[in-house]
Amino acid sequence: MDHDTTHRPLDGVKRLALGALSGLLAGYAALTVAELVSAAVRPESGPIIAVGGSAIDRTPSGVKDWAIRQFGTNDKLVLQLGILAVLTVLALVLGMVATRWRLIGSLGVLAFGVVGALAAASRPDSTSMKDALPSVVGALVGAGLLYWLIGRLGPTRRKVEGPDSPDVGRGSTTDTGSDDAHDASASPAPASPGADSAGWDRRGFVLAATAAAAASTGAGLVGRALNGSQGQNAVASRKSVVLPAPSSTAAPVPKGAALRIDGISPFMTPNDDFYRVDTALVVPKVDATSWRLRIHGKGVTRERTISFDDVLKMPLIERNITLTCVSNEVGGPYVGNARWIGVRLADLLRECGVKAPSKGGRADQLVARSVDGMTIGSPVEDVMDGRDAMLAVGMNGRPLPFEHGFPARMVVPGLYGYVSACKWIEDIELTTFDAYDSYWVKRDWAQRAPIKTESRIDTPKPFGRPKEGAVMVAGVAWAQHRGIEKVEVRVDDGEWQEARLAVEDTRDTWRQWSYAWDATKGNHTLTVRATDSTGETQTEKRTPPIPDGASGWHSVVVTVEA
Ligand SMILES: Nc1nc2c(c(=O)[nH]1)N[C@H]1C(S)=C(S)[C@@H](COP(=O)(O)O)O[C@H]1N2
Ligand SMILES: [Mo]
Repeated sequence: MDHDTTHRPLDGVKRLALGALSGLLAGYAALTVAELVSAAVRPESGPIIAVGGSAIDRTPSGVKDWAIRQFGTNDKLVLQLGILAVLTVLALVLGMVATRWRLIGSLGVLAFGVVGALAAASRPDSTSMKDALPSVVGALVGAGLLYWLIGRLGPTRRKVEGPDSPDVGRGSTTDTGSDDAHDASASPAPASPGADSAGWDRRGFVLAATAAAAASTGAGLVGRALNGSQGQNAVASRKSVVLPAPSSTAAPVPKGAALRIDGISPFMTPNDDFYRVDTALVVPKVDATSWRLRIHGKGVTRERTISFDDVLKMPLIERNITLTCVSNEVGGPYVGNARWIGVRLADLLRECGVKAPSKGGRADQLVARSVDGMTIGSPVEDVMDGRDAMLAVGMNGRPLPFEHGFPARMVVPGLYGYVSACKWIEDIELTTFDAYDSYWVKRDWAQRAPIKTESRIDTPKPFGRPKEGAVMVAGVAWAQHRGIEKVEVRVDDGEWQEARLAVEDTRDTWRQWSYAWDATKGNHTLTVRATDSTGETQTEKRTPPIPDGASGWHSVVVTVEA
């Protein structure tokens, strides 16, 4: 007999394999349908993003820190791939389970929909139950598809069992009767044990599986395209931004502020090389034409909501400011220097009637909220004490890149990013530190976090093999808003030697330094430390980034060759 039309029951292994395939197809359908629904309900709220996002929210700070260190800016890609891998395994397993307990397999798929829905609804930016819809609809489709596909496989082969076996109907190799009862199209179970007449619907299965795969791919592609087109408006709005000339320009970077040394961090960090740290699995694409920023809260006598055009019409300042992440390890890469253009925050706040606490203001905390639900709390006193705290719209002469907060973000000299640098900002609320803990503070980071004085050796690289003789040791040092006064270098356990400092740009920017080392053959440890303009020397004491920034001296081990 032609095997294509044979209706013999499937053997166990083949059945399991087809079950696993069905599980995979069901999972694929669930995800692609969810993507399509998310495009309709709200872009970028698909289940992987939701689960990934809430995983990020729930990850202990130590682990998050480790992930940032381990994978750098790829940390989120790694997380998404991890979620996908877990989902794949679960889909395969549920598919196999369904070959025995058809309903349980489908209920399992639904359960993952519930997890996705809960994750979506619990995200900080979740505004309504609508966010749960993609997961719910996706899971329903996936569960239904799995149920249907498994139905094509026909009943399991029954063992010949004694007439008085108590397990008939529920035995270890029999299908559950209730499942078949609901499936009119399934071949009825043979009445007599051992009968071969009921088999699997091979053609039906192949057709159903192919149709499901095609439909899922279609749904996914349409969802992708729809999600993408929402982003296109944002891209277009960014392209059409023309940054006005600032009314207060930054002085040109002084001659001698940027040293010409191989391997040193450039004084100005290009946008493409600027470090990026945030919790956003998908970079928010905000359309500047519909963007609004609301300023409200305690002590605000004139509440305001401003548009992007409003911002561009205000007097703009241009300043070089070095940003640093609190997660940066000693010697780490999460520090960068850029030329920012924006509105002076203190001006904006004063127009709204806000006073600094030292001037009788009632709010001591400014909570910035982003379109993705991030909350970042800064001391109102610092923002209004005369430093160049700004609502920035430009970075190195360009509108902010999407990764760095387009259309607007905060920049406050002297404070770590997590307490000052809110990207994709849409709301500023004046409140108190007593009344509100922001996102990171809820996760055990310090409420207030001025940047610690730090220095880094950029060259030679760790485990480098420079040639004997003149070796240029060089790097950067920062103590934003205090300024760097001195950098010293030590070779092994020798005396501290003063390094040559590049000319200071401003006290809000980092400072390059260099030290001409007469290197002798063998292994050496180079160590650097900086002293800020208050006269305080960077502490040797090593502390981890949490809760308020790493401290300690950076050192590099090299092998000098003949
Ligand atoms: N919306 C939002 N803004 C954010 C963050 C975030 O996770 N979400 N991270 C903050 C942190 S911890 C830092 S160090 C800076 C980094 O800014 P950058 O990515 O432009 O370098 O952004 C801050 N602003
Ligand atoms: Mo940060």
